[in-house]
Amino acid sequence: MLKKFTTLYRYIIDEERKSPDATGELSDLLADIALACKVISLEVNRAGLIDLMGITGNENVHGEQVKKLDEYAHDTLVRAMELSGYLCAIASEESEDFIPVKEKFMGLRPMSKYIVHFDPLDGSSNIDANISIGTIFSIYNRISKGGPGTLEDCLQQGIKQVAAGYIIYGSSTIMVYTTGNGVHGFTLDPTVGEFLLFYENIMIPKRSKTYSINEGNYHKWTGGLRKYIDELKSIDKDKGRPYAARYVGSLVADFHRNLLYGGLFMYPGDSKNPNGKLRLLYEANPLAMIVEQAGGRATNGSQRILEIIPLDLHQKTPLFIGSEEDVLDAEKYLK
Ligand code: AHM
Ligand code: MG
Repeated sequence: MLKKFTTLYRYIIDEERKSPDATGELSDLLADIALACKVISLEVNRAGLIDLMGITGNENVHGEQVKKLDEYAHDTLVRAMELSGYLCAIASEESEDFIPVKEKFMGLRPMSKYIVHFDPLDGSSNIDANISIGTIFSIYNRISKGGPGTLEDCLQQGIKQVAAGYIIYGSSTIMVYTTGNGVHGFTLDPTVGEFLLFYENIMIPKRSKTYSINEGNYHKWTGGLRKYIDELKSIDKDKGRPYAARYVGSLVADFHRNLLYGGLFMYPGDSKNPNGKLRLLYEANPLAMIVEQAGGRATNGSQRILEIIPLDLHQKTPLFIGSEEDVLDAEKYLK
């Protein structure tokens, strides 16, 4: 359903008000993430101009160090998140250790109860080709009582997420998020600088006609997965086959397309990388929460992503995510 002129902040606040014990803190935190991502969006749009502006190597015209965009996105998010005052710890794909939020920032608010995880710039190898990239985030309640957050706070199962979302910097900048009450999408209107609602309660089709996987790894896969992909490409009109293949190589872009139109995204383990490439905390968990909220499914081939117990901040996991019936089919072949 299209709703004109509903801003992201208005929508989040209205949603939060439906819950009797809401404090408004989650709304503010989401608004801070959206603000940081508007700043990142500007920089991503400018990236293509960098050569024209005479910036070479690692230095700009003023002789200052130019940060790589993924570092820039990480720094922007960390700064915005620390200052929000609602966080006790941050974990980022770009930082080896988690970042406990200093007490001086926590003091800005009476209680800093949240943890945020993010992949600041997913798909960043695509930047130079002007292909869509994005930021993925997820939010948890802290477990520890007071003071800076701990590793235990950061290593929670995905089912404990209170919110998750992503921002895509593409032909337009969009933000999709869930707080466990449906999945909603917003487009950044650059003329007014606001994210405006474009899609309320996104639902992924139960069955799709599209698969997304890096097929160059075919010979490293297990026999079961090879057989499944061969089946998807074989002709079977009753089952709607052959499926179409779509693979951008930017997880957020592949996931978003499949969320809207239906599809199955796979990043399996293989003989070289048994756990695949994608990170449980920064990529798989947030997208799994979103897809489940949209009526889809996410597993590692045999276990629900949201129930995996994380042991390490940068733990990787195979990922099968998207339209429910397609994920179930993939699981059958993987057995
Ligand atoms: P990144 O976080 O370093 O950008 O890596 C993750 C990206 C995903 O966006 C994408 O789905 C995947 O890597 C593509 O990997 P591959 O090139 O192996 O197919
Ligand atoms: Mg990534």
